[in-house]
Amino acid sequence: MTTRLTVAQAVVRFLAHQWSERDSVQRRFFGGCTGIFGHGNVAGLGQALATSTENLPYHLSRNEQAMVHTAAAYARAANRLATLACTTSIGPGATNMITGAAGATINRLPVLLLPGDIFSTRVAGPVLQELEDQRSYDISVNDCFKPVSRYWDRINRPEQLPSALLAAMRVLTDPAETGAVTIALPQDVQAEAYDWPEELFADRIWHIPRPRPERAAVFRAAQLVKSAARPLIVAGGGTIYSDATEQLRLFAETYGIPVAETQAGKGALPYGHPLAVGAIGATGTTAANALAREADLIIGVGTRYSDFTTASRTIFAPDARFLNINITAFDAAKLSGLQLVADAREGLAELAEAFGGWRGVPGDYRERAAELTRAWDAAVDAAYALEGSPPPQSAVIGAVNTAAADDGVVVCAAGSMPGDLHKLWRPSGPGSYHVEYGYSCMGYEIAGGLGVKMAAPEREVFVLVGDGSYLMMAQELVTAISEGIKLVVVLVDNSGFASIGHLSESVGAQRLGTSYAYRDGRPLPVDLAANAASLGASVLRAESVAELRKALDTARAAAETTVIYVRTDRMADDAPSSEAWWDVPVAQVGTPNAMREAYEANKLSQHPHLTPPVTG
Ligand SMILES: Cc1ncc(C[n+]2csc(CCOP(=O)(O)OP(=O)(O)O)c2C)c(N)n1
Ligand SMILES: [Mg+2]
Repeated sequence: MTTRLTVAQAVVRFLAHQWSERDSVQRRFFGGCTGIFGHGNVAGLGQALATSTENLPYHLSRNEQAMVHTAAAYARAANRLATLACTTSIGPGATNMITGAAGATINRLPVLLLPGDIFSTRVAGPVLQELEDQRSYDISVNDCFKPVSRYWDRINRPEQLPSALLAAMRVLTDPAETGAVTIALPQDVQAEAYDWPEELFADRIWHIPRPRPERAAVFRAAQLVKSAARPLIVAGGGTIYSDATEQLRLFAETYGIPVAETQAGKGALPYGHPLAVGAIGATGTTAANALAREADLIIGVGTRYSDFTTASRTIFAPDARFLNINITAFDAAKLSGLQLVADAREGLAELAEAFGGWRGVPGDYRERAAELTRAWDAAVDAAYALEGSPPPQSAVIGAVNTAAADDGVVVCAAGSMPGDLHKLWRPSGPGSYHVEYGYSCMGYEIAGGLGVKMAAPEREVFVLVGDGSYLMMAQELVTAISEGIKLVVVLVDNSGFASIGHLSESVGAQRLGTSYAYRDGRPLPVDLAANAASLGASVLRAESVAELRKALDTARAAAETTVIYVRTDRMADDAPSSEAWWDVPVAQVGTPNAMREAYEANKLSQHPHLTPPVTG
């Protein structure tokens, strides 16, 4: 039996029949398709989506980069068990997705990208928006997706489609492989009909594996942990994606091991858990960072050890050992760690089993962690209680934290807020904290918030966005409004870049290009609140912390997307210090000597971490 459909119609039908399954729970893998049409996809995927009776809702986005962020955020909020497909025209519509693709791949999140491509037949070429590579007619701008995709293909003939679709699904649903998947679809091929075998469209259930660790590795890992005096767990995003947080809590409690969290892992343990020591690294808590310095064993769970996590490799003792539980061997091998290549939940469970009757770390270590956390907690209390006009940023975060309560989720990505959020935010549990800090892409915020709300409509979504990020990509507010997807957007306007401003000053770059002003320094007549209102959002202006609290209550109770506009001081930096470093080079000549010398002194505390995890 065959069915005659165009390539694009076949793609739509196929996508609507893909399911994921983990722990016996089955769900649709594609929650929908976002897109923007042009001549490269309108007659293909456009026509196919318009006439389809399949369950694949279409969402019109306003920018192709944004729609990839939306898809990645959706995937993250769904713990990688579902995502969105993204269709674009050719040329600029396609390449607009490259930044989003890189973000998804870096954050290990599945997104399916379907850029249109130039005519496969080439008869009419060069077509509008064609690159015309003089070395080869086989190259198009879509080749730029190759380094940022975990699977890449171009469908020049209908016969190529079935194997490409299966390969795409394999990569999207493999937690060790996943990231952006690109299938470039030439505009003529999309509209071409073919007799497809019926089985192509059968419901397909992709089992999301929970690989168990190798037994010998578990045995070695158990010995290593039992011999440690001061172990510290570093929980990364993999802990949350694997739904290992309950197992992590049990493990930590049973053996008295404190848990520090990366940006992607934040919320693995809820705030207030006696072993939760909060954020680690360059934007960490003083509690987690003190324990990191003292630890003789780091147990990394689902972390890729970014420079922020390791404070550019200065936060751990030079001779610390590492045990890395990771589904990806690439990450498990980092920092010369003992590799436990496994699903986070399975890895922790098997490790605990291998401990036998081990009673865990002596109680005074647990007490030390609690004491350090109490001190940090008091610092956060003080930062949250700051008042002033304009409101201090930490008080803004505190007010949003209160408003988010137990069902809220905070979304952020770039600027000075991700660091402050990592330090200060008190998460209610996994899924309540969504800061994209793998790519830290300005413009992710509103687009990402949309994806979170689409994947988790029961949650109240609070997007924190700086004026810089807002100016890069505010357009998805229109999508939120037209689609009736409710967001609470807190727009923090400090007339420029607080983050890069501070950084610039610290490296002798004199804050060049970090303030939004006329060339002579006068303030600009820009009104971002009016801008948000003009895009159709309800807008509330808050000039004090008290007004902000009130506005947050109003926005929470509202049915529609609300933007709360708050001005802050770009020069202020009121969050308590992490007492940790981040490696950004200082010019070797042309800056004050003391600045470069201080930099070089810090470089001396960087460790290569080459200690073998086990000897003999
Ligand atoms: C797309 C992109 N371009 C540049 C950067 C580098 N960068 C990081 S933060 C930042 C400024 C962000 O400004 P704003 O959103 O106003 O936040 P603030 O620093 O003022 O809190 C820049 C330019 C980035 N992260 N992403
Ligand atoms: Mg700013």
